[in-house]
Amino acid sequence: MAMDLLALSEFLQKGRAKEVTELVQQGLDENMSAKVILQDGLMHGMNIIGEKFKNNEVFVPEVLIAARAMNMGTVILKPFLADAGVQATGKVVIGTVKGDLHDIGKNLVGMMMEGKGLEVIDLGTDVPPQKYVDEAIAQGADIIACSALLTTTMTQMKAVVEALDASGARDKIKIMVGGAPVTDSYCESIGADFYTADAASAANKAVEICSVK
Ligand code: B1M
Repeated sequence: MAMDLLALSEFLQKGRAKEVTELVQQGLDENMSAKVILQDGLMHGMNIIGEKFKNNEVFVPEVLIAARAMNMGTVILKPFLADAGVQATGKVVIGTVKGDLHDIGKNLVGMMMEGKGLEVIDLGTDVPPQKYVDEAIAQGADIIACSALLTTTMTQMKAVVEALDASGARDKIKIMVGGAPVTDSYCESIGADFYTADAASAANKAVEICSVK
């Protein structure tokens, strides 16, 4: 029987990591597209959890185990999310901004960028503004990529722009921003370079930036 995407979504919502990883693997074994498994299985489940979280039907511990299962599922998908298209060269320093612990979107963005051939240095979550800048300069990165999921932490992106301005390396490094509360107009208002709405667009944009350097 073909892998059941609804069952995958439901196991994800329950944080059942073992079943999630098994179903993801089963889907891949059956030649199901990695993008379909991600969108219609894993992200479908995470969106439902998000709604329930907002409505106080589930709480932080349940969301945490669902997030762990999601991260385990996406790690299996990683090699299959790689695009057969353009292979770029370039370096990206990525992280979730200070005060913010959400890492699933950031991990996906990083994976998709790696899938395009870019070197990705992942600073993790809760990254202070100066750390992005220091690492990017030390590593000779082309791009600083900032993810934020909270309206209260997205303001840290402005501090990253200011820290890069102050470093003197602003003309060498582009700043990309994204995450659910971030918008194009917010990106513009803080003086960041590029906003993209999802991981695939972020990877495409990063390739574009690196190919014109
Ligand atoms: Co949090 N949380 N959370 N949470 N959490 C949200 C974000 C929230 C919307 C839930 C809700 O109320 N509906 C809400 C934010 C409200 C707001 O600010 N407007 C919220 C809140 C309030 C909180 C806490 C404050 C709750 C509390 O403690 N009372 C707390 C804050 C902790 C902190 O960070 N300091 C908190 C904690 C947590 C957990 C730790 C339990 C867990 C995170 C675990 C983890 O990440 N390892 C968690 C989760 C999982 C969520 C939800 C349910 C799911 C987020 C997610 O991973 N989505 C979320 C509700 C929701 O989003 N519906 C919620 C899947 C992921 C693939 O999507 O990250 O948006 P996303 O990434 C997308 C795009 O945004 C984009 O690409 C991805 C898709 O391709 N993208 C980029 C992301 N980064 C990008 C960067 C780019 C470009 C695109 O360029 C650089």
